[in-house]
Amino acid sequence: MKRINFKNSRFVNTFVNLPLGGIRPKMPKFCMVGRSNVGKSSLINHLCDSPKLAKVSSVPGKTQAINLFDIDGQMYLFDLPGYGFSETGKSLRHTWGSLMENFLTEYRPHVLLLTDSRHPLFESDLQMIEWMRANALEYTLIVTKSDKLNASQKHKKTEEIRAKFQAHPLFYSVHSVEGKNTLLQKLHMVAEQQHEKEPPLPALA
Ligand SMILES: Nc1nc2c(ncn2[C@@H]2O[C@H](COP(=O)(O)OP(=O)(O)OP(=O)(O)O)[C@@H](O)[C@H]2O)c(=O)[nH]1
Ligand SMILES: [Mg+2]
Repeated sequence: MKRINFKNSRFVNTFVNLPLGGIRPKMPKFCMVGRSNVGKSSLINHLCDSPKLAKVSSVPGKTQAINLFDIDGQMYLFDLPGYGFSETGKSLRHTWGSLMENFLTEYRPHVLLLTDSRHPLFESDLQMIEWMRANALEYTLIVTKSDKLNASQKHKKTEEIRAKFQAHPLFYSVHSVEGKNTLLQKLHMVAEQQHEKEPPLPALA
């Protein structure tokens, strides 16, 4: 697999139902998941050095369907609508939609689960993590808007995540380089693993 440099990204299509027509099944797949307004679309733009690639808004609910981006012809990145408008303990299906649930279980992308550094993890984030575990989906937990935290708040956040998930959070800010290189390396590593998992093409008769 060639090195992915994230400099040649393009919007491919918006989907409102499955199956996702016209996509290459063997491409490594990633998707952005998290509450509305957490910074999913902004992170895509920052990773790709392309400020207008995905639509960003200060009003929650900007991304409304599954948006697909092709990164260097080497991987797919899916931007999903945010979940968690309501925290009333309804099932994922109610609060977020069966389209997302079916998309995740059928296409099995590596999930980038974003949580806003200024808030504790919400019930909807915890439900999402439980649901991904139950469905054996791989994920990376990213703490966004890390420019809003000072050193001691970051320490506290790290402890919260360690205690709840035995995981080390990846802090990310679109206003600095914090997290970008670590995330790029991680994406590359996972893409290579997904690539190797694919069975080789059958030999031509
Ligand atoms: N300070 C700061 N603001 C950020 C950062 N990332 C995103 N934002 C702001 O957060 C707001 C929401 O960003 P989006 O990228 O649209 O969030 P989203 O998760 O895609 O939202 P939905 O599409 O509504 O689910 C915008 O006003 C962004 O400018 C960050 O790293 N730091
Ligand atoms: Mg969005």
